[in-house]
Amino acid sequence: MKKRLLFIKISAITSLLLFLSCNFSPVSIAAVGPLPNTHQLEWQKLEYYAFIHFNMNTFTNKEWGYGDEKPEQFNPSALDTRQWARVAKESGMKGIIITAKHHDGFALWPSAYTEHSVRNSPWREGKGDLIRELSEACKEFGLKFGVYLSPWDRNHPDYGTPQYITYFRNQLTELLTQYGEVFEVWFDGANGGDGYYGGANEERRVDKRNYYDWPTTIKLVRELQPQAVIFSDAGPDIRWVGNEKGYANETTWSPIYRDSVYAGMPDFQRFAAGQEKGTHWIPTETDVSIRPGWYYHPEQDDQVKSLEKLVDIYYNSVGLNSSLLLNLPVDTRGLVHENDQASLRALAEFLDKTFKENFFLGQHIKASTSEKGYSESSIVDQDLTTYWASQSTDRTPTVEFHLETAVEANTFMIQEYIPLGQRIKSFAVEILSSGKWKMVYQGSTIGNKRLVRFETQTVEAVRFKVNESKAQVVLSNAGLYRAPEIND
Ligand code: FUL
Repeated sequence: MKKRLLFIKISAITSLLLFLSCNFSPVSIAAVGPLPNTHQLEWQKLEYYAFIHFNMNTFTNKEWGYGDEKPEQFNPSALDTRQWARVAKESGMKGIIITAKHHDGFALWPSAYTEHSVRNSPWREGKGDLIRELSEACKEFGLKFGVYLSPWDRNHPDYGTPQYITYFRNQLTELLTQYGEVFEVWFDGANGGDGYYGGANEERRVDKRNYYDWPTTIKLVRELQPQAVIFSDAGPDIRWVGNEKGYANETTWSPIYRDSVYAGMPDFQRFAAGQEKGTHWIPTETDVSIRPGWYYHPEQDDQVKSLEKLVDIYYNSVGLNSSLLLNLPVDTRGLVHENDQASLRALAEFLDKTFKENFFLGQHIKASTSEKGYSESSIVDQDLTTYWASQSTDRTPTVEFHLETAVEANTFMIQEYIPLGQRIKSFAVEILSSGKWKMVYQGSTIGNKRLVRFETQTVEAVRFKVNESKAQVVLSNAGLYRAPEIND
């Protein structure tokens, strides 16, 4: 009798388990292409990193050197790349991209292919290698390291001929083989024009599309640093946001349609917003300087961007499906200036205070529909690898976040699960405050991340409504925060 009972119990448990597994095993969600590759996904997680413009122009007080400068002019008095890395790290940045060679052609490393480098400068008695020092400092501080190598070279006598392309690739090879892992390679679109060119002092225009034979150079980067993402106007991996002001488009699709890729494409504006039906996944990067100039100019010491401006830039880049590449013009000492440090610190404190507490954690969340096996709780587990999906037929779901105790808040964050593609075309955010729902924001695309600011108010619940989507909606994360007031 006992045996029989045990058998009944076991078979009941087995059928229950079978029932549960049949009902809750997640169905797989169909991807909506184009999709990011693993290197783009890794890059997308960085969100905020530094550009450093430091080179010959720092000492000639220029933005674009003509190419006739003398290596002796490069002479920082107290250069300390560890200070750069420490400042970047303490500012919450995840990496540094350095202008290894700008348009004037001066190389910050002792390149074997030119005399126009730090080797012939008084700095460290010609024995210095700034790229080595910086790459080591980045390693020490746990930062990614990236290089900017200007395709245009106003110093080189061969610029405009096929020989220069060999020189350019030789230099690129040095940078990509001698300094460890590189996370991003940055190719500037400005190229061709007048210059010194070994004493020719003339104008040299190039056919930007064909002269550089970009496919071969891209292949070289892939061979030497397969994990590195390559930036230029339309990619191949990361695209330009289309301005140098720090503002991404309100509508930003990571997919774009493109039929060619080269630095200096004349029609880059068509890439700014991306295209809903784009064929290639090429997310934007927002590059902007913390001062008016990319390079250091003492007369701009009091024009460092304020906290308010930097916060605005952050919300309009990281918060608009882009990344923020914030430039620090290192000064003639070879240090990040005190004023720049102060603004960076203020931004870091602001971001820490804002995002330290997500009011959604542990709260009740309810979606209008859920695909079988996908729980709303994945939206607030702070884990980018888990996600929730609406039912396959539901392209306009709503998700409500109810707070047990009302809070004062002013910032909403939402992320799509981009490994399955970018889907949302338009959305609205509503707030329940004093028992009344009101709409606080209407927007278009989301992608990797959307940050929405609204007036500080008591929030009892938030309703996130998708008004239009390319397919069922897949969300990875959401947050509700209280940003501090800005008093500067
Ligand atoms: C531009 C360059 O011409 C500027 O000097 C700067 O390097 C900026 C990031 O890109 O195209």
